[in-house]
Amino acid sequence: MAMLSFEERYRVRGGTLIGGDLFDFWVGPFYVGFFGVTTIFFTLVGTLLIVWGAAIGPTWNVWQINIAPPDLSYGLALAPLQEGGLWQVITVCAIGAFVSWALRQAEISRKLGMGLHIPFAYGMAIFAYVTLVVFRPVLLGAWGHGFPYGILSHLDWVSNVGYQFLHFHYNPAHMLAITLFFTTTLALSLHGGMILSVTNPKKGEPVKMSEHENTFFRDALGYSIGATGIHRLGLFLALSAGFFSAVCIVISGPFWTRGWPEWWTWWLNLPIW
Ligand code: 07D
Ligand code: 07D
Repeated sequence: MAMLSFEERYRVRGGTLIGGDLFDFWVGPFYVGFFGVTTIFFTLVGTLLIVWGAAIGPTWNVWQINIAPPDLSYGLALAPLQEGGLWQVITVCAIGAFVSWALRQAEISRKLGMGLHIPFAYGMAIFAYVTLVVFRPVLLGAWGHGFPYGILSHLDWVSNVGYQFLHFHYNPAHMLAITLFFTTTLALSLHGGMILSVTNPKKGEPVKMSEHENTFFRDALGYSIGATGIHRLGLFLALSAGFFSAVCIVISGPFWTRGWPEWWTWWLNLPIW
């Protein structure tokens, strides 16, 4: 079906979560919606504040721009703008923009009569971000535990926090998250390779379909998960990776304060030895 006639059928009213018909229209190819407006608002304010933070900072080098959270001594209080307050307002804008975007995805899905898998999946990324900049800092009692906004500075934060726990690779939830991330890429590469190999044959050869896909994996592994199954598996792996990432960082500090290698002494202390 040509895209234009498809759009005609599906560019219909309704499905909005808030605002009724008020923003229920398109600008060119983009659906607007109430949450489109709030996304633009938070993104603009947040980005302008980052530019302001850069302007009052020491560098315009894009790699080195850094907007740091307040000093730990401010605890969970509001800080003056130039001493971490900017980071606090930018965090509010970032959460506002990310959540607005997810709700916009939900409105578009409802409009099209689709499931809510996409906003749910994006919600996991938002959950990981909010864990880093809200849940963990609140549990530790200071906004200063959030990560700084800067391309290189946020890498320094990851490294510093990692070494605070001596050897972050020994964090069991970090292990699970990493394994799930790696498995996600394995699943996507197998799936992408499979689809291209059947739908993109040599010139003159017919396009193959699911019979070939299933037969390949039955021949190779004795089992084919099927066309819907591989997408379920992919979504499950990716969401679990994000979930265990959030777990691995929220337990570091609030629930485990020593080096992660030490956590494994429970293994040495098992009575069976
Ligand atoms: C490919 C989709 C497109 C998105 C892109 C990101 C910005 C930020 C900000 C100038 C896969 C656009 C970036 C809008 C500009 C300013 C102030 C997604 C794709 C291309 N990181 N991180 C990067 C973010 C955290 C870590 C790159 C964001 C945690 C490591 C980019 C967040 C931890 C490495 C970036 C965030 C962490 C990176 C490429 C938020 C643990 C790298 C990202 C909101 C999760 C890599 C120089 C990418 C790099 C990298 C953005 C959070 C670790 C700048 C927006 C605190 C170890 N991160 N990051 O492709 O090259 O994502 O860094 O939480 O090695 Mg990061
Ligand atoms: C938080 C991003 C959210 C993004 C959002 C969207 C825009 C719009 C616009 C493009 C979660 C933003 C959108 C801005 C862009 C346009 C137009 C994603 C987020 C909402 N680690 N580690 C992880 C590995 C080590 C450490 C996670 C590997 C060292 C710490 C993952 C290795 C030490 C933290 C992971 C490794 C260490 C992590 C990150 C290898 C350092 C975290 C993925 C091979 C010395 C972080 C929740 C993630 C975490 C995290 C992988 C090594 C420390 C599992 C593979 C040993 C302190 N590490 N790590 O969470 O769990 O994505 O964050 O060595 O905080 Mg690690």
